Amino acid sequence: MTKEAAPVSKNIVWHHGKLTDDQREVKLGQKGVVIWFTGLSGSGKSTVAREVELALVENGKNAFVLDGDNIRHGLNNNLGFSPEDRKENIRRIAEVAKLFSQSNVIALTAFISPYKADRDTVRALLPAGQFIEVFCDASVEACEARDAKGLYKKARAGQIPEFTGISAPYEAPEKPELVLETGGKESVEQSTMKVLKLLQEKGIV
Ligand code: ADX
Repeated sequence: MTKEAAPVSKNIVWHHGKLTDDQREVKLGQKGVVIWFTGLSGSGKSTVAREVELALVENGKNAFVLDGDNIRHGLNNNLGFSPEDRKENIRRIAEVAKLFSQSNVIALTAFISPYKADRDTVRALLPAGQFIEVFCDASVEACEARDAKGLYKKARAGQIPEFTGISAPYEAPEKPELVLETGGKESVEQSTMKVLKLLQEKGIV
């Protein structure tokens, strides 16, 4: 973690549990991991994450989606879309996803997470191999043509400031673990299968 994240509280002591990570994994029969979907609004992050979640849970695995729009209704309801607020949004989600992963849940996160530095901070927060970056590669044009939430229309009309892809940047990952062609080249089913295949290859399921 970065220095600025050092706790402001003094006199706090880390407390260890009675189980090792290995014991927990054997008893629960699954490994925890964070599958970090990133991409523009409307690029299919939540859609694919929900399909993967369904497939995993139907297969007896504990998987759970953390979704940007949803989390902004609760835990992060005091954050907007300035670069600072997006950074804090991702920092909190990273900590939550880490807790999920430590409890051996397969955490699927669906946040635009537009800044490379913020995503790299999440990667560094997690043990090696437990951060799987999945880039939902759909262009602004493709997302705008879909415009499922009608937000691109509003953003073009100047009604949404700092809208990613229109008036705020999106920095595509350089070396994601997986790229999904969610702009139209592949179907939701194909994207879902690619994620599940990767999880199998990595011995997670
Ligand atoms: S992030 O950039 O901080 O990672 P997050 O994933 O939590 O964003 O939230 C993005 C969602 O908020 C979008 O899918 C969209 O529904 C909504 N939204 C509202 N305003 C904006 C905006 N200015 N830029 C991007 N998304 C926005």
